[in-house]
Amino acid sequence: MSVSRICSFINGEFSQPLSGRWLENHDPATGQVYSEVADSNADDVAMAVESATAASAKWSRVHVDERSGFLHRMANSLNARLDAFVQAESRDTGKPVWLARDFEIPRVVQNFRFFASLVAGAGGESYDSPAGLNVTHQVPWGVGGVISPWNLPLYLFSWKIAPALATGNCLVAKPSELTPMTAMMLGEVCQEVGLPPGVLNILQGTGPTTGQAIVEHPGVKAISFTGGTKTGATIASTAAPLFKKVSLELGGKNPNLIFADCDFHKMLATTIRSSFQNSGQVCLCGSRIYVERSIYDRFLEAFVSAVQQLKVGDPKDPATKMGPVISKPHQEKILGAIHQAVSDGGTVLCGGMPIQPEGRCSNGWFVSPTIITGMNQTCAANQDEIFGPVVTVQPFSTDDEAVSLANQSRYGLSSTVWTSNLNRAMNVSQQIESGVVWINGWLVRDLRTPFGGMKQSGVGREGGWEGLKFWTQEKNICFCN
Ligand code: TXE
Repeated sequence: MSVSRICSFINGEFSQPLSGRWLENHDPATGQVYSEVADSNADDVAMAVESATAASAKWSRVHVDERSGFLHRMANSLNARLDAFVQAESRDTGKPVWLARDFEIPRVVQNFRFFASLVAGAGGESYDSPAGLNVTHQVPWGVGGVISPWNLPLYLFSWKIAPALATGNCLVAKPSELTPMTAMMLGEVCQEVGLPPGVLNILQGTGPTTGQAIVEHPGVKAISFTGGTKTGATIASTAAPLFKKVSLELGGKNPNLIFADCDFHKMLATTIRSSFQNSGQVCLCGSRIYVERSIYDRFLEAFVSAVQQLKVGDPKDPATKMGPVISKPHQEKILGAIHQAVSDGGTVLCGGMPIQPEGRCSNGWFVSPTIITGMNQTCAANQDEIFGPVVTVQPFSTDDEAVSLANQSRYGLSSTVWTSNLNRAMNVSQQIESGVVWINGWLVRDLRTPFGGMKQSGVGREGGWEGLKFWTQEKNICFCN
């Protein structure tokens, strides 16, 4: 069977890897190879950086309205091909079609529109005094690097690309080698809207080879990364001695604090989503659930019963709530974490095993949604990011205990607090060590807000003005009197 080949997009053209090497690309729902992806190397990266450097001389001087216009046209082109992007993203990741259609691909369109509008209205600072007039000039870096993960492929890829292009930078951008398809299709969008060659270069390939080459290249001045904390540390250690600006959106082990006075039905419906959406492969999932003792048994009974009803299966089936996980090694990592939790004294109330759905997905990489109780705070299941459909649940008695449990983590990305008590919501959310706190909700996103983590969940913020500011450096110009 000849499979389609997913090429890199360099200097406005699709190109094969100089090494001639290709990687297999799988459909996680079937476990089958369905395409090949270019295995780019440092020479491909050098070609892309050369193209981006040549393009940036002009692109950085194009009026902001013209750059904004290109981003709006990219959004229109994506929107016109929404279903093609939805089907491609679902096939590459295994996520249910409805999740890509109703949430993720529309957010890609929104990412481009949001930054197209924001940058058009961006101003600068100026300070007047008897000594003179000071004007702050936001200077684009020139050529930036983007490296993104496999869990929300085009959603996160575009979240980085849009502000970079909006501020006059050119990019060498690499998607995960596990989910290359929609990134390649974004290259087609660039061609359709006539984005000048070299403004956006999309490099397919592995992290240690292609990704590392992007981070190392002296022509790349700023790096925006989303992925695992371990990889983030590798990137930071490479970039530091090269004095490159780095934005790191990393892993999380997010607490979900449920107080007895919450709106129980809203909390339960949302907690099912915050635990298992995208098979738990969202850095913002609430994988540590802490419940006030007086409703602990009621919660467990309702939560287990609801989770056991979740349909796990074919991403194409509209009734499917949860598809497979991204890869065989990741499935094995998740199952290993569950076995470790049981060895550490945990009790699996539901799930805990691989699933083989009937039909075309019988060889897919599925893990049943899993709820584990009886774990102490220091065990791996409560400390390490499993990044799959696995949550731990334990009780607490007081507000102080809830905050203490929430903060006993090396991560600090997001947290959720369920309570109808305003004072408690304010006190608890101010004490929790996380970059994002949702009160009585989850994954409610306003793109104007700063987004990012504390501790080992990352460095820097994306979104809103922070998203633009990362991609420029300030120059102060003083007109002396
Ligand atoms: O991500 P990696 P992986 C977490 C999650 C997951 C773990 C590892 O716990 O199990 O990270 O997942 C590129 N230089 N998250 O291995 O390795 C790589 O090619 C430059 C949370 O899939 O971080 C890919 O494009 N680049 C996260 C990107 O980094 C390198 C979402 C992410 O891959 C590189 C995904 C290197 N040395 C995983 N090594 C979130 N916060 O949402 C790899 N890459």
